[in-house]
Amino acid sequence: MSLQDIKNQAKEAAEKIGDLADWDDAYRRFLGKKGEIAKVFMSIKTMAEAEKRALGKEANEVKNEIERFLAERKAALQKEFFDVKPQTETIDITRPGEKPEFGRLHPLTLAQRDIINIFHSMGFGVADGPEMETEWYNFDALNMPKDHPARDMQDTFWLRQNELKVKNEQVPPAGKQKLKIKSERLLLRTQTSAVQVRYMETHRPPLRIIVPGRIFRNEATDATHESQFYQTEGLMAGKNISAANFKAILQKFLSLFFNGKTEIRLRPSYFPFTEPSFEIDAKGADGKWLELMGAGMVNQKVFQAAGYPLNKYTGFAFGVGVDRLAMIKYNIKEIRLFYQNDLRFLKQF
Ligand code: FA5
Repeated sequence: MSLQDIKNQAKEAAEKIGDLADWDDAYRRFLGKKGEIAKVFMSIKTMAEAEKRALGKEANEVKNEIERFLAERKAALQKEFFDVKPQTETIDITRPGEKPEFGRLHPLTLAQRDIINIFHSMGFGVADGPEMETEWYNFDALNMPKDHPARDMQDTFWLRQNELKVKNEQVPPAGKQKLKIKSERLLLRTQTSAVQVRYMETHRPPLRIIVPGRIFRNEATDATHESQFYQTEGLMAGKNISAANFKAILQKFLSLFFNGKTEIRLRPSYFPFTEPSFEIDAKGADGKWLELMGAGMVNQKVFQAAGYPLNKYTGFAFGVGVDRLAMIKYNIKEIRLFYQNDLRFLKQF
């Protein structure tokens, strides 16, 4: 292609440029490293000196001209974009906007956050533990040895891989106290109480914690029972912590959580890891009582399992069903709704 042809084509192309992306394309086509002008310069290299000089001069002139077309076109495009368009284009500010879709917090998250905030305000920290737990922390350390009938209260999902190890462990090594043998058989924790001894092994009283978490039970579901659900454990230990302290904290928590609107009752109960033990129910909007939590004064055997000296400390513990709290607060009759992810349900919170 002759230099004149290149110039004409470039001129035509510059006139057709519609936006800045087109402009870049045109620049590349004519002035880029592999563009038309570059090709001319490449071909000049092998020419005789006189020819080289004449053609080189012309090529430079054409190049400058193309640069000028393109610069002019760019200036025009920018003017249109920044000056003309804003003056001629109108924005209809009365047009309804597009509403962004907001996500929502799950009712169990809302309940869990309320619980944490209320206990924070009473000086409780938050601790954590694994969902896959050893038999030791979930049962043995809580005064529930293997043959203990209370284990039947919490049907367990056992994890298979460590069965062999357990067989080897059944005879306690000579000279070791029975309580100190930590079974390595694994399970999905059946209660957040499993974190009690875990936490106390590395912390000394005075202590005040809650432990929010998911737990698992191998049981049939119904309107108030799930096979995986949420609990929040509470544990306060120190010198002279009494049942009166428990009652005060419990009342404060429940009245803040339910805004003072819900009737509560306390029944005597049994847990191997507390003595005495209680269960606490709340009355739903339908007038029916629903069990909210188990609780009691920490059994000294649990303190012992954590390595604390006998009778030095006292404390209370509780394990509250987060699903149950949410059911009462939001008047939900069916626990399984929490886990079905039906937007018609979730959008109500
Ligand atoms: C326990 O799990 C004890 N660890 C509680 C405890 C902690 C007692 C500390 C003493 C000291 P229980 O199995 O009753 O106890 O469960 C406690 C609460 O979890 C119940 O009151 C109930 O609110 C909730 N819960 C129990 N089973 C289910 C289930 N299948 N579905 C939903 N919530 C449940």
